[in-house]
Amino acid sequence: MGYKVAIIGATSAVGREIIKTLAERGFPVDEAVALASGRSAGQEISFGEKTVLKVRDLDRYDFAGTHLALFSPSAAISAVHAPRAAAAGCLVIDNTSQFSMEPGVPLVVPEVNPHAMAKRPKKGIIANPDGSTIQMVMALKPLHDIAKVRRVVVATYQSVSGAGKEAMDELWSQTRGVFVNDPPLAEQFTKPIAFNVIPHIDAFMDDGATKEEWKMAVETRKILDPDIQVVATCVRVPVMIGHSEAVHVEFETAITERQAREALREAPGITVLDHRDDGGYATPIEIAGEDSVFISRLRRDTTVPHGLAFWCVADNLRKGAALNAVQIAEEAHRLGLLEAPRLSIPG
Ligand code: 2RA
Repeated sequence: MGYKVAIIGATSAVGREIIKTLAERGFPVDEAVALASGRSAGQEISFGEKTVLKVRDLDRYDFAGTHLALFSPSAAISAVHAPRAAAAGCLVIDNTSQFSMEPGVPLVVPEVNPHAMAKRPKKGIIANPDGSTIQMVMALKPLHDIAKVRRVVVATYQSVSGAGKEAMDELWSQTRGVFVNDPPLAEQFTKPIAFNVIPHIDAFMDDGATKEEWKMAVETRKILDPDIQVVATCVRVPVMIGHSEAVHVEFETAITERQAREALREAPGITVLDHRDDGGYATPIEIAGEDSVFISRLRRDTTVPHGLAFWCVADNLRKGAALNAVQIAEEAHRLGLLEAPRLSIPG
C-alpha cells in the first residue's frame, strides 16, 4: 500500500528536489499533492516520468486523508500550516527552523539519531535540521563514537541555493551584469554576492552571532550530544549548489588520524575523498547532485591536546534538505509511523 503525500512549498528549490527525490527513491506514493501559495497555484511539476502535478493552493487544502506532509516553505508558513496538517492526522516533516528546537519535536538525521523517531511524536511533527548542521553532524557522529567530541570550531562557505531560487537567480544576473557593466542591485542579500563573500546568514542575535550560527550549535547538541560546544562563522559564497565547511574538532580523549579516516570510510552516507595531491579533495561544483557528504583534507590539529581538522562538502539541496527529509519519511514508513489518516467528516 502506498501513501497520500503532500509537498508544501512545492515550487521552491527544495520542494522541487523533494518531489524528484521521492520519485527517484521509489517512496511508496499512491497520490502526490503539490501545494504552494495561491500565486503559484496552477503551475505544473513532473513527478517521476509519467505524472504531472498541478500545484494547488495550500490555504484551501484539507489535510484530512493525507498520510505525510513534507514542508519546505518559509518558517512563517510552516508555523500556520504544519500544526493544521498534524491536527488532521498527517505526519509532518518540516524543513524550516520553525519547530526544530521545540521540546517534543524530534530533530533527525537518520544516520545519526534514528532513535529520536522510534515513536510517532505526539505533536505529529518531525523537524529536518538545517543543511549546515546535517553535513557536520554526519561527519562528527563516527568520530564521536570513538572519542567524545568536546568542542567544534567551524567556518562555513554556503551556496546561494540555501537562500532559495530567487537568490540563485540573483547570483546569475549579478555575475552576468558585471560583464555587461550593468550589475543589478542586491535584493536577496545585504551586499552583492557575485565576486564577493558575505559573513551573514539569517538574522543577527543579541550576542552578535547570526541565527544560522546559533542553529549549528543548538541543533548539534540536540542531535548528537548536549555537551558539545560549537562556535560557527557562517558565510555566503558565490556558489550555486553545495555547502562547504572547514571543521576543527577537539576531542576529550585521543583519536588518531588513521582511526578517524577508517571510521569515516565505514560510516553510511560519507565519502572520504582525500588525496594529498593537486585536486585530491571535494569541491561543491563536482558534488552537486550527489547524496554523500564528502570529507577531504583530514589532518591533525596539533594546537589542542586531541584535535583533528577536515573539510566537509555536501549538496545542500539533497542531503542538506530534500534527501534527509525523504530518508526521515522512509524511516517513518519502516517503523509504521505513517498511520491511517483521519478522514474529514462531511459538514
Ligand atoms: C542556508 N542553511 O544556506 C540555510 C538554509 N536552511 O541559508
